[in-house]
Amino acid sequence: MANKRNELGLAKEGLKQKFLATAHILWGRDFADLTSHEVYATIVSVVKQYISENWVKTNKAYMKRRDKQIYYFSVEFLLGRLLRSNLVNLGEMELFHDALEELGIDLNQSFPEEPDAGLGNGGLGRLAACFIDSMASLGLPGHGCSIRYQYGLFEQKIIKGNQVEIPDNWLGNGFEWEYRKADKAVNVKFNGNAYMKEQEDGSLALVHEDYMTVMAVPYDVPIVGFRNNTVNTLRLWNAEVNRDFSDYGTMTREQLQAKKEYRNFVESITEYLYPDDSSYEGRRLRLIQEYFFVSAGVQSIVRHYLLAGMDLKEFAKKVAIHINDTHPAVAVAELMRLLVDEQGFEWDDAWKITRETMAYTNHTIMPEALEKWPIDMFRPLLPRIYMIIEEINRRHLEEVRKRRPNDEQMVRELSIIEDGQVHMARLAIVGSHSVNGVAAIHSDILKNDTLKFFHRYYPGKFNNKTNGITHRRWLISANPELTSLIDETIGDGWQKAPEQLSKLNDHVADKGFLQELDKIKRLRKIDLADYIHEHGGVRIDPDSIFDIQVKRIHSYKRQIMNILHIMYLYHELKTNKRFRIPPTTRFFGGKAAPGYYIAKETIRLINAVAEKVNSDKAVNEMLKVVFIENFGVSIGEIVYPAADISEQISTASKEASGTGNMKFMMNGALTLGTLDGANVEISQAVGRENCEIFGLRAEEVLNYYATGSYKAWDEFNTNPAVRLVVSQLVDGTYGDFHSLRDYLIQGNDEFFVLKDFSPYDRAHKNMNQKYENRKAWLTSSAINIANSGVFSSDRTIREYADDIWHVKPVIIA
Ligand code: T68
Repeated sequence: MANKRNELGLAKEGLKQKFLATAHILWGRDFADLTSHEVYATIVSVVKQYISENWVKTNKAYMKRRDKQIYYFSVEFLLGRLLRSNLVNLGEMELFHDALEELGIDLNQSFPEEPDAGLGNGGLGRLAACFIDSMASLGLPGHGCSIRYQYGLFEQKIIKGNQVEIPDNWLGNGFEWEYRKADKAVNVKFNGNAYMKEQEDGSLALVHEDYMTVMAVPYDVPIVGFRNNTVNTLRLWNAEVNRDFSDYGTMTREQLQAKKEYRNFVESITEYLYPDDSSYEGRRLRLIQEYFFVSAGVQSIVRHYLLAGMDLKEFAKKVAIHINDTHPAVAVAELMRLLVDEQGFEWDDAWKITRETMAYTNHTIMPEALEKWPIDMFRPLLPRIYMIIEEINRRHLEEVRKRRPNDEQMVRELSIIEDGQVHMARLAIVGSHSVNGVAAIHSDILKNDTLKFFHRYYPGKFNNKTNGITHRRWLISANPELTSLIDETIGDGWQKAPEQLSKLNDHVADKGFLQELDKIKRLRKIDLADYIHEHGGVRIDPDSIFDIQVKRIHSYKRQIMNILHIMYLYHELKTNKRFRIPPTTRFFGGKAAPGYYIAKETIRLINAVAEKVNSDKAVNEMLKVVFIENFGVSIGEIVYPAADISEQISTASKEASGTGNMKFMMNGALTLGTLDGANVEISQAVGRENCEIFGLRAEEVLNYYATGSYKAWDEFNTNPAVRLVVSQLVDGTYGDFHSLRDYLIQGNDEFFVLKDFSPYDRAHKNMNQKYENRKAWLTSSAINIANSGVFSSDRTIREYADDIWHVKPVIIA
């Protein structure tokens, strides 16, 4: 013990010296004289000194051992901040904290200096970030590949109740974790003409001429594994003007103009992240972004592979490429191009390699999210890639006709090119050996409904991989007191093996444990209440029920149902003397896509209701409504641990999985939700007594869609509570919300808000009753934590590694 203390003391002294020296090197000033941002940057620089050695070691080991590598291609990685999570993973939090304290710096004050890397919209991008954390933490050779957007997802401001979008210039003060690798740049080609030309000997050769070249420069971010020496890489590609294009002197005016246009084009490629979740924007620039990072990524993989001296025939045994949703699906054609055009492979051999290399995850059944590019746009931009897709499709349909003679419906449904459009999901399915959904119910709907023709044709390709979240960020880092309590109760083995959280099941009736759990929840609620107040919000009672819905604002997620229910409660509190609820705070948070009118109106309604309810002294003790501005990863780290109730109320069948539901559960909130996405598995894991399930089932919803028998108007006429709140949208109680009333009534309530309204109200009543019994509530809360281990992304990634990628961990000594 004394020895260990000694060692720690030495380490601390050494670290302090590092801070002082690094301040001199970076800023030419004393550590004590730095601004708070400079202090932050200095800390990162020192952390990087801890990481870099293992980064080099990891890469060398992979190269030498020629282990199979995973490349996770995703147009989004919603990383959030990295300093705290890297310190947690390095296991050096305490050391850094203590050393800095002796230098007069509070480490916790430095965390917020880091900009959130908001390179994603929501669940899909955050999932990718959890996955690379898990791959590194499991010691798997897995890397991310994406775009270095200059502007991340917009910052949301609420001004007079409305969402206003501010550009997120997250790179403004530099991004301390990235390493520019100019020597690893590759060229990506757009436009021009591609065709086959007959050679003198009669053979055909490809010509691609008059194209435009964009230089892709990688910026690498180290991804630190949890206390295991593994450091993997997230490679973000930046578009830059090609170096060959620099001869100003001899240019004519036209050439200068062309050069200016070229520069503008190049600079626009990696400028913005598309701020839309779960829908498809058929804009040309998006396709350019997709091909840009995919081509750069696949080229650099092949180049690295050849550098390691490996045989391309073995490629699929050594490389797994994962296509996260359809956005990188063009990787199928790009790998074919590299193998056939540049490496001289025969088509059939290249095709076999490509299919064995690629795997695809689907994240939605919403038809409006499925990418389809008009040929008129696709072909001129990517002429050679289009040729390759045509050839893939020709051969594919030939096989379909052979295996399913006289089944033209099958041919139509399976064709990659249909009605003048390239269907990216179909390209991804045909070009992959595995297709998975992200929760059991979602994978079933894909098989039996959305992709049923493909499932019939390739039954063996389809599988499920229920999503997960990294318990390191969402529990260990976000909730240190809960982490300590769990450590004291069951030991700390769960940190490396989160399934061991189930050992807590033996303690869910311990009075002492539950009391501590209660205290910690209260601490987290105070943190959130303070955060809200410090950011200009109302004062909140930490002893009220914290009922929280945070996620992107979308009709299918039904924030409208939630706010209509609050309007109903408010009305009852005002008009019915005997009506009582336990003191409750209802929180909302989330961004609306800038062009999504109904989503923005929903935000406006939430804020209008909040203003009225919060300023009404008569109900204030019982009900408050809070809209949390600019919800994202870092604010989420304060929000999830503070919740009592997790609102997961999407229309059954619509939410592919959800991952917020898992973050809440892991921090002891009870789910109030529909049987949708991963809620189904959460409710099975905790038991129906420990959550509150309500509303239409997926089969019922799908049946209503099939028969067209749902009539919103009937709900309005027959349900007085529904009539009341829908009428209040237009009677001036909260302002003019004809928009939402028309959406619900004239639009026939596509997502069954009115149908599920009363079941939702009953679910709340049941929750409230349960909350009154402290012991029962805390036990349920503990049971939620105890059964959250399977929702760690470590479990998910292990399944991907075993079933899809066939990759084993590599120990970095
Ligand atoms: C989400 N999808 C699912 N999409 O909605 C959610 N889409 O149920 C699931 O848990 C999560 O993926 C992870 O699997 C998205 O978040 C997008 O953000 C998106 C972005 C651009 C284009 C389309």
